Amino acid sequence: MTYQDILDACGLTAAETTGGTLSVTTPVDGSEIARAPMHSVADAEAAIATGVRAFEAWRKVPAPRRGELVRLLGEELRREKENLGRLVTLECGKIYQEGLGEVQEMIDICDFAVGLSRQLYGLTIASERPGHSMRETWHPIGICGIITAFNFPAAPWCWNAALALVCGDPVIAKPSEKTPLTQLAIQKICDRAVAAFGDDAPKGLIQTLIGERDLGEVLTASRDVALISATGSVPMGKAVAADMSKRLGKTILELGGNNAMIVAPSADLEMAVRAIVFSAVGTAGQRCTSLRRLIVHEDVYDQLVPRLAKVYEGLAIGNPLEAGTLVGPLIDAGALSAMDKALEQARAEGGTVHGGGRALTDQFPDAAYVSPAIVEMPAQSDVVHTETFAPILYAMKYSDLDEAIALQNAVPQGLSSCIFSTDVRETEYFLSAQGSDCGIANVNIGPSGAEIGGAFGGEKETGGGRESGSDAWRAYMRRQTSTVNFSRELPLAQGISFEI
Ligand code: UN1
Repeated sequence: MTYQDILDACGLTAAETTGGTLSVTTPVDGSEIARAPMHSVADAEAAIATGVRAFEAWRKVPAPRRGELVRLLGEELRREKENLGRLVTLECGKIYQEGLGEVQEMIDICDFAVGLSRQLYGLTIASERPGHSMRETWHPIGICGIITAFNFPAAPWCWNAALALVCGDPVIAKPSEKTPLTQLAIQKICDRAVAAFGDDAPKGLIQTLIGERDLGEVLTASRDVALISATGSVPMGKAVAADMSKRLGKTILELGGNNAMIVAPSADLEMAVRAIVFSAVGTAGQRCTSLRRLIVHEDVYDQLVPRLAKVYEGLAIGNPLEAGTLVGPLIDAGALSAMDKALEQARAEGGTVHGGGRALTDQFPDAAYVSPAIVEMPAQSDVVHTETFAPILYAMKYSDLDEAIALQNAVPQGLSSCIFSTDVRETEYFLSAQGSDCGIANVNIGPSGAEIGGAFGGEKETGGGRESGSDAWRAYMRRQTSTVNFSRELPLAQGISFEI
């Protein structure tokens, strides 16, 4: 299949791929695959105005009926899984299996949201006053702006959009300018689902804005955008949070991770090796959940780390569209130099680097392929506290579990974490209040590859937001508390006497 075939299979038109000024390159070989038209600030303002009208109509549609739209979206996605998965691979460079996985996450969250559309439960609450009842109801909140990152150009949009849509909210997407085509293809899939749904889906219910940061700033500035859900870097999240706080708007922030695995003496090392390699080199180390720190008990360190270094030497680095490849390219030259700089700093801080460096330069001179690196560190120094979006795994030794947990928690980020141990005392301690401080804490599983059923997100500089499963839907709605007096008296709360 040529690159053009991949774009065509997703229904992208010549106007969308040749008519604009945004140069889109594929990390597969660094070549330009499209020139996408960019939206202007005026377009973004118009999208918000259309979204406001869409909200007025959509909030009146019963939630289970809104779920039907998301069911249709899930059906379209099932049909388009291979096409969209391939486009994800072409545009962001993750291997095709992971491109497919991303579309599967979209399908899974659609299924979840369909069920949820009949379960947006509120509460009834006992009133302290006779002849009174209290209840809590969840109502749609308004337009939800969804800002997403290059490394996951598909799934995070859908975690947000599927929930927002059943909750009664229109959505406006602002994908990374590095990966606009996937979002354009998703928009087409949505348009088909909306057409199949019928007239009660208002115009502008699902919209996409292609462009740079200024478009995101239109969304964060507008009081008509009730919620911004943003996935990306910590600086991006801080900028969004600062803008939103000016108008006290709501945010869901899913930012950086610096995820660790503790490998205890009782660990099943066979399992640990597979988990480590997938989570450290999957998506070429460019997941927010990628494994970046390995904290290994001194008794098993010499069995594990040399073995990993050997596995790393044999990893199939190559074209992510080809079957058998396990490690695709980094997104661009900027990512490459960030990796080089981090390895240089690690060496200066006493690290011993295995692997690293550019790969496949003859075959792909304009792309950013690298050999994944394992870096043995004498201590958790500055570089280890930093998230570098590349396949660098820092390995460190520990001797007691409290020390390992302290190391794991000592970084500014708090997304994902895990322990490999077959000792239930250790694993439960790791999951306890004294254990991992992250939003995700796993046992005998790597830190990446979360299922959609759980709430996804993390603490500290990760931003505190939760998306996807569990009760994350509540962030897309407003809570209304109602007290109803069905008596013929007017008793005041707290027993206050007030006679007029
Ligand atoms: C991200 O990298 O922004 O848990 C999201 C995972 C995926 C999502 C990653 N389900 O690795």
